[in-house]
Amino acid sequence: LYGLMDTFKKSDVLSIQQSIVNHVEYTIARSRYKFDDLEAYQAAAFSLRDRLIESWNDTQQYFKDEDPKRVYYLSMEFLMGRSLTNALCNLGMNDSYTTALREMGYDLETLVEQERDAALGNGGLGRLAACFLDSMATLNLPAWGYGIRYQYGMFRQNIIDGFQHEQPDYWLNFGNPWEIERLNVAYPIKFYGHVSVHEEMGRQVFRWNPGESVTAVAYDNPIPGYHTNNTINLRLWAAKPDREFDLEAFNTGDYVQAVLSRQRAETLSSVLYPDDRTYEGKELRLKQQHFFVSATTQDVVRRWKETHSSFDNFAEKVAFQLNDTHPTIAVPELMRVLMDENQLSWSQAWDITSKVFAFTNHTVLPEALEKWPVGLVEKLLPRHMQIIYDINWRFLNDLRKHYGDDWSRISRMSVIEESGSDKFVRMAYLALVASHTVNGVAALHTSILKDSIFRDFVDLWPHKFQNKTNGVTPRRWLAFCNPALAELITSTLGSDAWVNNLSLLTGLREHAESAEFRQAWRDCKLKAKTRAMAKMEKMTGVKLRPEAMLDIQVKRIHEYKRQLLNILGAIYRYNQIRHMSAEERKQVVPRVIMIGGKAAPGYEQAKRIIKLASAVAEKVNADPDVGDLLKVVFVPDYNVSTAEILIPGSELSQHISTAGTEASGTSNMKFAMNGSLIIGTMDGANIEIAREIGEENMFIFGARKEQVPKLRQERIQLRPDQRFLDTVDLIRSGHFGWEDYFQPLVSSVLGTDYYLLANDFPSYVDTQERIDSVYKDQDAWTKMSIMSTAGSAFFSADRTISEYAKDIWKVEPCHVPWSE
Ligand code: DL6
Repeated sequence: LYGLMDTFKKSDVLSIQQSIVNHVEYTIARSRYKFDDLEAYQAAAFSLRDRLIESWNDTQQYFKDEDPKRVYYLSMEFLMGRSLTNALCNLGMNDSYTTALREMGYDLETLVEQERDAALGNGGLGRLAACFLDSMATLNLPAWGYGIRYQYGMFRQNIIDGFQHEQPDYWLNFGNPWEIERLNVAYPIKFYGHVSVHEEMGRQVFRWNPGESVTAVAYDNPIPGYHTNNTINLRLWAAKPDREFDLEAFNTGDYVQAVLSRQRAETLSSVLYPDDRTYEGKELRLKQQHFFVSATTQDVVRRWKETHSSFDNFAEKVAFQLNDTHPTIAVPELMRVLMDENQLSWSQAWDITSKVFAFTNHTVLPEALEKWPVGLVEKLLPRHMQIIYDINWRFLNDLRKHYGDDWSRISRMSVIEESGSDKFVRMAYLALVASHTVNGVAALHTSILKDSIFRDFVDLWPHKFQNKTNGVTPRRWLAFCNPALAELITSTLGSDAWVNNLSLLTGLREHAESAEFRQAWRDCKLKAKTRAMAKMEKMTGVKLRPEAMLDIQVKRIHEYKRQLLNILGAIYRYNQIRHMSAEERKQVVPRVIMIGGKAAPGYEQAKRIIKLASAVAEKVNADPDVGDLLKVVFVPDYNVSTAEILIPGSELSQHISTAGTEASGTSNMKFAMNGSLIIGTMDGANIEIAREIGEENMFIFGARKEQVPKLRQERIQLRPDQRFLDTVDLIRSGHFGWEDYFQPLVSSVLGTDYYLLANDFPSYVDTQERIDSVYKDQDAWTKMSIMSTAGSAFFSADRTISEYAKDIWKVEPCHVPWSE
């Protein structure tokens, strides 16, 4: 048998080489005798894509034949990162490709670096969507993702003199071998214009005469599951000029102007909005939302009609998940398509619509909640505005039946907000009214939603609300990014079955007492740390030593995430070291504090935080008195690929948002999975992480959510801890330079201090001290690290997606048989 396996492997290697060489010659049109790393990467990617297309075709055909209930995951963002390693490992072809390429003179690890990240997302929300796709494919669910094929993804962050500069991310420069352009899958998307009404056989018929139209063209991205033949689809839409719409312009006007205005259509899908903090009422953003949900709705309905003669059981066969409110225009769009294009009555269309949608909320921060001005919606999508008014009118009538003349409640709950002469569409309420289920993304977050922003709706429809704690894919975030640790886990547990059954990780607990196992664990962690530090050195030029504890905080820069608390902690530590005697210094645990993340381009306070981190780094790293006892680094351009190197190497990671502000967090799960200990507040999913891995294996500090409102009230009368005042004073006095520029940061924490840094600082630095003393006991530390990984099973996106499938979508797996 082994001989036979070897023969298979050899033939596999040969056929891979043949396919790569063919792609070099015929797809990229280079000489088969001479191609560089980029070309080798492209050819390898194309050869792998061929295999993905085979399983993609098998999957789609099988779904068509079996006709199971389908899920469509609608998201403005998919933060995919790189595809090569992920596809190779999911298909179980990493070894064959490594050998095939090595024999041809190429190193797979080097080629992997040629791939640009597909950064079609801002942060947590987009990366969650990407993890969910991996789990949906792995669990054999008949699911598709739908989104936008931005030409410019998340901006690239350059740090110049400590300041963030944004550079466009034209990630498609050298093409994208992973996508399949479907010029034949295209739909007209309408905007502006007016709606006319007429009677047809006793029925009111609405006709939308658009003022502008573009074409949405599909780009398919195959998403392979892990060790399954199922390959699902991520369909991304790109805007192209409408083929017929503006022919008239050519006949009547200036030919060159007409060509230029056609070209403008493409700008619709060209750029990802880089702000996940505030809702911005930009017309282009609403256009993007309508563009992708209209294309998606038309696509789903067209495919439905290919195999069904009526809409009778559409609602039993289709589930749409709205990833936050961004795709909520899909609600009036589906109503419009069903009523105006397929002649269903209002009640038939509403019956379907209200059964197919479910909605996930990802934030309670009021400034992030979408509210579109009625005037804008009316102008851009006149038919949709009519439908929204109708939905609201019926909803308000129902409320009157329930609540009589309780006008204040009725106006609080209305989909249309009226403040003075301004009117807005509250997108979350529209999503709530139309959805059969609404979920938060961690237990605390869901309970906050229910008690605060959605409280009235919970009174009315308690059955609609669920919690679905987020998860991350253990393939990308442990098995593939941390090969040494993954191998140790596999050999310890006796198989790699844990990769798609993460609950098996609990089996590691019993090994935590073995000194030999702990040593092996430490060896793996050291290997990953050395790699992470090498990467950091390369990116920043700061020399780092692996004896130091690697402490990482990576996420978008936001005041509520409190990178500033981390920096204040670093300053406090630095100041302590400066005043220590030689004897005391010997007791110090050397530390590398690494911060990384992007600030929204218009978010000045976040940009100041980046500059402060850089200024502190510059001062501390150059201080000979401090030496290797403390290094501070700000790693530029944090993205998915960098995360895959940093997270495995981290020993401590910081998740320190003010309690009640972080909906869930997902990097906390990735760090815990990789055996990094967490210093964190009782916020978001940290609470459930503490439940799963044990509070004793984490470092919890700070105010609890229940205390926050009172603390905020009292804050202004209380004098902060002296250590806090001294630390802030170092910034204010210009110790790090730029004191005028940093003044708004100083005022924010000495003034109202909305995020309670002054309050949490003492317990934060005390906890940091405790961390140092535990680190000195490497056995104790390693046990905690093992317990973190062993307890992280609950945070597999496979668990999350199984819950969505069972409790929300009611879909079953549809396992595609292996082809002969
Ligand atoms: O649910 C994914 C992710 C959470 O883990 C983060 O806690 C949360 O901040 C993030 N939310 C957003 C906000 N976007 N909107 N709207 O990205 O979602």
